Amino acid sequence: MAKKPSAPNTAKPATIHDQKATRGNGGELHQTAEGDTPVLTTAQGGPVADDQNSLRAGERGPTLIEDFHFREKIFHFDHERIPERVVHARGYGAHGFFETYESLAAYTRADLFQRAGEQTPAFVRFSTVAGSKGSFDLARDVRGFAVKIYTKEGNWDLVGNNIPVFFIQDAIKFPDVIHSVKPEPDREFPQAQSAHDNFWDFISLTPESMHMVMWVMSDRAIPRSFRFMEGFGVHTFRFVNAKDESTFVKFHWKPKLGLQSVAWNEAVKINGADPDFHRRDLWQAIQSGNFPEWELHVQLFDQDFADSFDFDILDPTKIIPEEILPTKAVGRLVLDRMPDNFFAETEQVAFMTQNVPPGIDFSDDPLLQGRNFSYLDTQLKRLGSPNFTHLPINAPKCPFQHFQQDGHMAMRNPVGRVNYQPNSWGEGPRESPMKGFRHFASQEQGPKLRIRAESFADHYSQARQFFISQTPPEQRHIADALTFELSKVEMPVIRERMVAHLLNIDETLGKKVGHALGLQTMPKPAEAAVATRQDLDPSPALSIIQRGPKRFEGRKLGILATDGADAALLDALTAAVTEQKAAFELIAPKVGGFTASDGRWVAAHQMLDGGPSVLYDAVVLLPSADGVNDLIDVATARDFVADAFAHCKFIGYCAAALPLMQRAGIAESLDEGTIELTEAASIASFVKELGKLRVWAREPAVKLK
Ligand code: HDD
Repeated sequence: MAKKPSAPNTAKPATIHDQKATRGNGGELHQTAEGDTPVLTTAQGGPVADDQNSLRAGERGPTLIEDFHFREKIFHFDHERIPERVVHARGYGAHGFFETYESLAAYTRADLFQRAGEQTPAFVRFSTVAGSKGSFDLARDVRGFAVKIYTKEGNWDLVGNNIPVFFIQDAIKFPDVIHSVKPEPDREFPQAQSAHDNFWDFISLTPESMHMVMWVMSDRAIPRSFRFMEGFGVHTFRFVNAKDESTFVKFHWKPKLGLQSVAWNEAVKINGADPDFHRRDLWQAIQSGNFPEWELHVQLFDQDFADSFDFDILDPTKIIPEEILPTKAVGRLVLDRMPDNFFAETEQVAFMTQNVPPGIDFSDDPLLQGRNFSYLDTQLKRLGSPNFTHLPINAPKCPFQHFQQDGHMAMRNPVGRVNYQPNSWGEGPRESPMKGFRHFASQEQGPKLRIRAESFADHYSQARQFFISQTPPEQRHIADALTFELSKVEMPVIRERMVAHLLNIDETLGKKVGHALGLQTMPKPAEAAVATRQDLDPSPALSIIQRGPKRFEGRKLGILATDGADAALLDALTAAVTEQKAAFELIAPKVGGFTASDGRWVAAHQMLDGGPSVLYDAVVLLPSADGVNDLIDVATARDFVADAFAHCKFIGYCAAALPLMQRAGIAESLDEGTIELTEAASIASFVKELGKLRVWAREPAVKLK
């Protein structure tokens, strides 16, 4: 006799707001519509009675093809993925606004720069370049800094990076540089890493990339947070005013909270402890109301300046040092809202360099010209329809009207009879020579040829300038990064070729890396275009350490506590950190929490294994005399302390922590950055000290890499 079919589970829905119910129903979370709960439907809107069991012939029989709900559900799931971006696949975005400081009408007729105080909605997507969508956040890599500003005259996309120069001078080389850095095609590794033969083979054969290589091997390529990095439009653009006069412009985003990076040894560990470190950081900052902010700066110059400058302003491997041409703040960008849905917004957002409003125009930079072709193609490939502008994240927020129609997924088609112009129905939009985009009428002439201008020939001077502008710790990091990367290169000839370039950039750097790699003999300096090399003055603006923050604001303190932790110190610490607009996390042996010295139960944010010190900008060790005994034999507790010290972090500690510090091997090396916390009254000055972020004086002793 056939058994009675089982009924769908009708247990009351368990929600996070109703934890007792969750525990009460034996872990089964089957949910049915009752009261105000909306009824689950198919994509066609049909109400669904049972979403737990497919339709079967008999209790243990095959699934029936007429189960249209099952078929639709699986069909849709099977098609959830779209191609990831060919570069910048891993990214994270947020909404916000751009606020104009003052009218720039003298330079540009772009509507967004006309009125002081005006706010224009914006969306920003940060990204790494080489890794796939699921790779880790702290790869050594360039970071994308793509900004879409929804102006009243259409979308302006400033699709920049956190590095102001690029690897190549001509867009025709883009597939090559990207192929070389991506996983090698026969083995599909390494993922999200430039430390392999193909990348360094290409780079060492491409002297124009030397300036960019210096940046990518510097701490700029391992930022502490998206919030603490600069952004650059890279190319020279044009502002064009109402009189059709052009001024060259370079765009810079400067973070209000200052620049900050992690050390390579931290990056490696963070990638294991929290591969989403940068995402989580942005999410937490915005969700807690600490909205990240950048100022938009511009460098404005005319043709005379361009002609007098040592390098070609069309060459994207060159900067104009701020000491030669100071930047001017013209507005601010504030990110204050996370997307409602990652896919709908961050994944589907389509940035395109060719999206410029009237008043902003291109220069003849051959990299920019090539990009203007590329971005439209890639959106069609990724998003699957020429109607990707119909997606809310890509649609302009100003009125728009045109006669483009049909195509896959057309959601807005022209209404009525007219879908062309001119027409005699007296309907529909017409072009406007006055209001519309007018390309700057630059004079262009010359024979058609494939050639690299002589003015693009010097590849070493600015690479050297970048290197000599760094502080000693930053210079050491560059040498260490080059040594590490080249140590992963299997072919000695590639290592040698790279060292030959480095000798041209800075002899000490080249020799240091050559020796660290164990080269038997030092190669001769590379010959490529050395004749043009100049000795440029250092540009202090290029150093992160010299431009660091003065306060702990926006940073995070990790407090390692146990049962019996000093309640007065704890309260003073958390109050002082909050006062500085910084965050803290409590790390304890158990995530549930600990009992402080006053008997209070304090919930922890992390258990010790989940909260290594690499996740924090500074740490405090606050165990009790009893509690410390449970830590000294625990490897993660010793690593917590030893890593914080090795990473040159400030360490606050109470006397009870000394046995742990002893076991971690730092008790004999206490310095200005290891500060004993004795009384609550001293805490505010301790937290102020944290604004220095790192104890650089410790660096030679710990050899931070
Ligand atoms: Fe690019 C994406 C930045 C050169 C072709 N690029 C992309 C993104 C950023 C940049 C931030 C991610 C946008 C997003 O978040 O969706 N790219 C740059 C910078 C460059 C540069 C600063 C040099 C100054 N790019 C460049 C060249 C080409 C491309 C020379 C091709 C000729 N870039 C693309 C692309 C991507 C892209 C293939 C992949 C996904 C996308 O466009 O939307 O079209």
